[in-house]
Amino acid sequence: YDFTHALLRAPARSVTQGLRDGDHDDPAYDDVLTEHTAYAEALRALGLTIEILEPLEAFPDSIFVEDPALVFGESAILLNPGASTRAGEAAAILPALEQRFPQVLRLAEGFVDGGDVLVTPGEVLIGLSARTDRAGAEALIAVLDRLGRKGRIVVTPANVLHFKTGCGLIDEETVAVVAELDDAAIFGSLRRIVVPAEEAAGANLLRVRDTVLLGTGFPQLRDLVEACGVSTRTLPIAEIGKIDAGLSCMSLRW
Ligand code: CIR
Repeated sequence: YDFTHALLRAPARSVTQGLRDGDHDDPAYDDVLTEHTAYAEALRALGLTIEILEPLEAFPDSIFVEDPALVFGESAILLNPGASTRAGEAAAILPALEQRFPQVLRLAEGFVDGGDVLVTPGEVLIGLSARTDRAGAEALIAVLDRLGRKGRIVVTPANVLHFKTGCGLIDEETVAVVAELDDAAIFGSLRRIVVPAEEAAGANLLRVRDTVLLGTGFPQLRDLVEACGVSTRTLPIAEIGKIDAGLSCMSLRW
Protein backbone atom coordinates (compact mmCIF):
# COMPACT_ATOMS: atom_id res chain seq x y z
CA TYR A 1 0.00 0.00 0.00
CA ASP A 2 3.01 2.26 -0.31
CA PHE A 3 1.65 3.51 -3.59
CA THR A 4 2.96 6.48 -5.56
CA HIS A 5 0.52 6.44 -8.49
CA ALA A 6 -3.15 5.90 -9.13
CA LEU A 7 -5.15 5.63 -12.34
CA LEU A 8 -8.82 6.60 -12.24
CA ARG A 9 -11.58 7.04 -14.79
CA ALA A 10 -14.08 9.87 -14.57
CA PRO A 11 -17.70 8.71 -14.24
CA ALA A 12 -19.77 8.85 -17.41
CA ARG A 13 -23.35 10.20 -17.29
CA SER A 14 -24.39 6.61 -17.93
CA VAL A 15 -23.13 5.71 -14.44
CA THR A 16 -26.76 6.10 -13.35
CA GLN A 17 -27.35 2.77 -15.17
CA GLY A 18 -24.54 0.95 -13.37
CA LEU A 19 -25.10 -2.69 -12.46
CA ARG A 20 -26.55 -3.50 -9.07
CA ASP A 21 -27.77 -6.60 -7.39
CA GLY A 22 -30.66 -5.25 -5.35
CA ASP A 23 -33.34 -2.74 -6.29
CA HIS A 24 -31.43 0.38 -5.30
CA ASP A 25 -32.44 3.65 -6.93
CA ASP A 26 -30.21 4.97 -9.66
CA PRO A 27 -27.32 7.03 -8.32
CA ALA A 28 -27.31 10.69 -9.36
CA TYR A 29 -24.52 11.55 -11.80
CA ASP A 30 -23.61 14.79 -10.02
CA ASP A 31 -23.35 13.04 -6.68
CA VAL A 32 -21.21 10.24 -8.09
CA LEU A 33 -18.95 12.91 -9.59
CA THR A 34 -18.71 14.62 -6.18
CA GLU A 35 -17.73 11.34 -4.52
CA HIS A 36 -15.23 10.58 -7.27
CA THR A 37 -13.67 14.02 -6.98
CA ALA A 38 -13.33 13.70 -3.19
CA TYR A 39 -11.68 10.31 -3.68
CA ALA A 40 -9.20 11.66 -6.21
CA GLU A 41 -8.41 14.58 -3.89
CA ALA A 42 -7.84 12.23 -0.96
CA LEU A 43 -5.35 10.16 -2.98
CA ARG A 44 -3.61 13.33 -4.11
CA ALA A 45 -3.44 14.60 -0.53
CA LEU A 46 -1.73 11.32 0.43
CA GLY A 47 1.01 12.16 -2.07
CA LEU A 48 -0.01 10.01 -5.04
CA THR A 49 0.30 11.13 -8.63
CA ILE A 50 -3.20 10.81 -10.04
CA GLU A 51 -4.25 10.40 -13.64
CA ILE A 52 -7.92 10.47 -14.57
CA LEU A 53 -8.97 8.85 -17.83
CA GLU A 54 -11.81 10.17 -19.99
CA PRO A 55 -15.35 8.98 -19.17
CA LEU A 56 -16.76 6.17 -21.31
CA GLU A 57 -20.49 6.58 -21.92
CA ALA A 58 -20.77 3.10 -23.45
CA PHE A 59 -19.70 1.52 -20.16
CA PRO A 60 -21.77 2.66 -17.15
CA ASP A 61 -19.48 0.87 -14.67
CA SER A 62 -16.19 1.95 -16.23
CA ILE A 63 -15.50 4.33 -13.32
CA PHE A 64 -14.58 1.14 -11.44
CA VAL A 65 -11.18 0.70 -13.08
CA GLU A 66 -10.10 -1.83 -10.49
CA ASP A 67 -12.12 -4.55 -12.20
CA PRO A 68 -10.59 -4.82 -15.72
CA ALA A 69 -6.92 -4.83 -14.64
CA LEU A 70 -4.34 -5.49 -11.94
CA VAL A 71 -1.08 -3.61 -11.62
CA PHE A 72 2.21 -4.52 -9.93
CA GLY A 73 5.18 -2.20 -10.23
CA GLU A 74 6.39 -2.50 -13.82
CA SER A 75 3.68 -4.90 -14.94
CA ALA A 76 -0.03 -4.78 -15.56
CA ILE A 77 -2.37 -7.72 -16.03
CA LEU A 78 -5.38 -7.22 -18.28
CA LEU A 79 -8.32 -9.08 -16.76
CA ASN A 80 -11.60 -10.23 -18.25
CA PRO A 81 -14.58 -8.80 -16.32
CA GLY A 82 -17.30 -11.35 -15.77
CA ALA A 83 -20.38 -9.16 -16.39
CA SER A 84 -21.34 -8.98 -20.09
CA THR A 85 -21.91 -5.21 -19.97
CA ARG A 86 -18.40 -4.77 -18.58
CA ALA A 87 -16.44 -7.13 -20.84
CA GLY A 88 -15.42 -4.32 -23.21
CA GLU A 89 -13.83 -2.35 -20.38
CA ALA A 90 -10.69 -4.46 -20.70
CA ALA A 91 -10.04 -3.41 -24.31
CA ALA A 92 -10.95 0.16 -23.36
CA ILE A 93 -8.32 0.41 -20.63
CA LEU A 94 -5.58 -1.45 -22.53
CA PRO A 95 -4.07 1.60 -24.29
CA ALA A 96 -3.75 3.42 -20.95
CA LEU A 97 -1.97 0.40 -19.48
CA GLU A 98 0.33 0.05 -22.48
CA GLN A 99 1.33 3.69 -22.14
CA ARG A 100 2.22 3.34 -18.48
CA PHE A 101 3.56 -0.19 -18.04
CA PRO A 102 6.45 -1.80 -19.93
CA GLN A 103 4.72 -5.17 -19.72
CA VAL A 104 0.99 -5.95 -20.01
CA LEU A 105 0.14 -9.61 -19.46
CA ARG A 106 -3.19 -11.27 -20.24
CA LEU A 107 -5.28 -14.14 -18.98
CA ALA A 108 -5.25 -17.22 -21.20
CA GLU A 109 -8.92 -17.93 -20.46
CA GLY A 110 -11.82 -17.43 -18.07
CA PHE A 111 -13.17 -14.44 -16.20
CA VAL A 112 -11.71 -12.39 -13.36
CA ASP A 113 -12.87 -9.06 -11.88
CA GLY A 114 -10.15 -7.15 -10.02
CA GLY A 115 -12.59 -6.64 -7.16
CA ASP A 116 -12.15 -10.33 -6.40
CA VAL A 117 -8.39 -9.98 -5.96
CA LEU A 118 -6.78 -9.03 -2.65
CA VAL A 119 -3.03 -8.53 -2.62
CA THR A 120 -1.62 -9.38 0.80
CA PRO A 121 2.05 -9.13 1.79
CA GLY A 122 2.60 -12.85 1.14
CA GLU A 123 0.23 -13.79 -1.65
CA VAL A 124 -2.59 -12.80 -3.95
CA LEU A 125 -6.01 -14.09 -2.93
CA ILE A 126 -8.52 -14.64 -5.75
CA GLY A 127 -12.14 -15.08 -4.71
CA LEU A 128 -14.40 -17.18 -6.92
CA SER A 129 -17.66 -15.27 -7.39
CA ALA A 130 -20.45 -14.65 -9.86
CA ARG A 131 -17.83 -12.63 -11.81
CA THR A 132 -14.66 -14.67 -11.34
CA ASP A 133 -14.60 -18.29 -12.43
CA ARG A 134 -12.13 -21.07 -11.73
CA ALA A 135 -10.67 -21.02 -15.26
CA GLY A 136 -9.96 -17.30 -14.89
CA ALA A 137 -8.55 -17.68 -11.39
CA GLU A 138 -6.22 -20.46 -12.54
CA ALA A 139 -5.15 -18.42 -15.57
CA LEU A 140 -4.41 -15.51 -13.24
CA ILE A 141 -2.34 -17.75 -10.97
CA ALA A 142 -0.26 -18.74 -14.01
CA VAL A 143 0.32 -15.09 -14.90
CA LEU A 144 1.16 -14.17 -11.31
CA ASP A 145 3.64 -17.01 -11.25
CA ARG A 146 5.50 -15.36 -14.14
CA LEU A 147 5.73 -12.23 -11.99
CA GLY A 148 7.10 -14.21 -9.05
CA ARG A 149 3.88 -13.91 -7.05
CA LYS A 150 1.86 -16.66 -5.51
CA GLY A 151 -1.86 -16.69 -6.17
CA ARG A 152 -4.37 -18.74 -4.21
CA ILE A 153 -8.04 -19.41 -4.91
CA VAL A 154 -10.57 -18.68 -2.17
CA VAL A 155 -14.33 -18.24 -2.22
CA THR A 156 -16.28 -14.99 -2.17
CA PRO A 157 -19.30 -15.25 0.17
CA ALA A 158 -22.58 -15.70 -1.72
CA ASN A 159 -24.15 -12.47 -0.49
CA VAL A 160 -21.42 -10.08 -1.65
CA LEU A 161 -20.49 -8.99 -5.16
CA HIS A 162 -16.73 -9.22 -4.95
CA PHE A 163 -14.26 -10.78 -2.53
CA LYS A 164 -13.04 -7.30 -1.55
CA THR A 165 -16.59 -6.13 -0.96
CA GLY A 166 -16.08 -8.08 2.26
CA CYS A 167 -12.49 -7.37 3.25
CA GLY A 168 -9.62 -4.91 3.13
CA LEU A 169 -6.05 -4.81 4.32
CA ILE A 170 -5.45 -2.55 7.32
CA ASP A 171 -1.70 -3.16 7.66
CA GLU A 172 0.87 -5.82 6.81
CA GLU A 173 -0.47 -8.14 9.49
CA THR A 174 -4.14 -7.23 9.72
CA VAL A 175 -7.19 -7.54 7.54
CA ALA A 176 -10.73 -6.25 8.16
CA VAL A 177 -13.30 -8.93 7.26
CA VAL A 178 -17.05 -9.36 7.32
CA ALA A 179 -18.25 -12.22 9.54
CA GLU A 180 -18.61 -14.60 6.57
CA LEU A 181 -14.89 -14.20 5.84
CA ASP A 182 -13.71 -14.65 9.42
CA ASP A 183 -11.75 -17.74 8.48
CA ALA A 184 -8.09 -18.59 9.03
CA ALA A 185 -8.25 -20.98 6.06
CA ILE A 186 -8.68 -17.91 3.84
CA PHE A 187 -6.33 -15.42 5.45
CA GLY A 188 -3.65 -17.67 6.93
CA SER A 189 -1.53 -15.87 9.48
CA LEU A 190 -3.08 -12.44 8.89
CA ARG A 191 -4.91 -11.19 11.97
CA ARG A 192 -8.62 -10.75 11.26
CA ILE A 193 -10.64 -7.85 12.60
CA VAL A 194 -14.33 -8.59 12.16
CA VAL A 195 -16.43 -5.69 10.92
CA PRO A 196 -19.66 -5.34 12.97
CA ALA A 197 -22.62 -6.66 10.93
CA GLU A 198 -24.37 -3.29 10.82
CA GLU A 199 -21.24 -1.75 9.31
CA ALA A 200 -20.49 -4.54 6.82
CA ALA A 201 -20.88 -2.08 3.94
CA GLY A 202 -17.68 -0.41 5.17
CA ALA A 203 -15.48 -3.50 4.81
CA ASN A 204 -14.18 -2.43 1.39
CA LEU A 205 -11.70 -0.05 3.00
CA LEU A 206 -8.52 1.05 1.29
CA ARG A 207 -5.09 1.39 2.86
CA VAL A 208 -3.03 4.02 1.05
CA ARG A 209 0.39 4.89 2.49
CA ASP A 210 -0.11 5.73 6.18
CA THR A 211 -3.89 6.07 6.03
CA VAL A 212 -6.93 3.84 5.77
CA LEU A 213 -9.66 5.40 3.64
CA LEU A 214 -13.09 4.47 4.93
CA GLY A 215 -16.63 5.26 3.89
CA THR A 216 -18.47 7.69 6.11
CA GLY A 217 -20.94 6.28 8.59
CA PHE A 218 -18.93 3.39 10.02
CA PRO A 219 -17.87 4.67 13.46
CA GLN A 220 -17.19 1.27 15.03
CA LEU A 221 -15.04 0.20 12.11
CA ARG A 222 -13.18 3.48 12.29
CA ASP A 223 -12.40 2.87 15.96
CA LEU A 224 -11.27 -0.69 15.19
CA VAL A 225 -8.89 0.55 12.49
CA GLU A 226 -7.51 3.35 14.65
CA ALA A 227 -6.96 0.86 17.46
CA CYS A 228 -4.46 -0.79 15.08
CA GLY A 229 -2.48 2.46 15.17
CA VAL A 230 -3.41 3.50 11.64
CA SER A 231 -4.97 6.88 10.91
CA THR A 232 -8.21 7.05 8.96
CA ARG A 233 -9.90 9.42 6.59
CA THR A 234 -13.55 9.09 5.70
CA LEU A 235 -15.04 9.64 2.28
CA PRO A 236 -18.66 9.73 1.08
CA ILE A 237 -19.69 6.51 -0.71
CA ALA A 238 -23.51 6.56 -0.52
CA GLU A 239 -24.01 7.10 -4.27
CA ILE A 240 -21.49 4.55 -5.54
CA GLY A 241 -22.87 2.22 -2.87
CA LYS A 242 -26.17 2.23 -4.79
CA ILE A 243 -24.36 0.37 -7.57
CA ASP A 244 -22.54 -1.99 -5.22
CA ALA A 245 -19.18 -0.23 -5.25
CA GLY A 246 -16.75 0.80 -2.54
CA LEU A 247 -13.42 2.57 -2.21
CA SER A 248 -11.01 0.09 -3.74
CA CYS A 249 -13.01 -0.09 -6.99
CA MET A 250 -12.31 3.44 -8.18
CA SER A 251 -8.56 3.20 -8.79
CA LEU A 252 -5.67 1.11 -9.94
CA ARG A 253 -2.74 1.79 -7.62
CA TRP A 254 0.97 1.15 -7.84
C1 CIR B 1 -20.57 -3.82 -10.88
O1 CIR B 1 -21.57 -4.45 -10.52
O2 CIR B 1 -19.68 -4.34 -11.55
C2 CIR B 1 -20.44 -2.38 -10.46
N1 CIR B 1 -21.73 -1.79 -10.37
C3 CIR B 1 -19.71 -2.25 -9.15
C4 CIR B 1 -18.28 -2.69 -9.23
C5 CIR B 1 -17.56 -2.52 -7.95
N2 CIR B 1 -16.20 -2.88 -8.10
C6 CIR B 1 -15.50 -3.51 -7.17
O3 CIR B 1 -16.04 -3.92 -6.14
N3 CIR B 1 -14.22 -3.74 -7.44
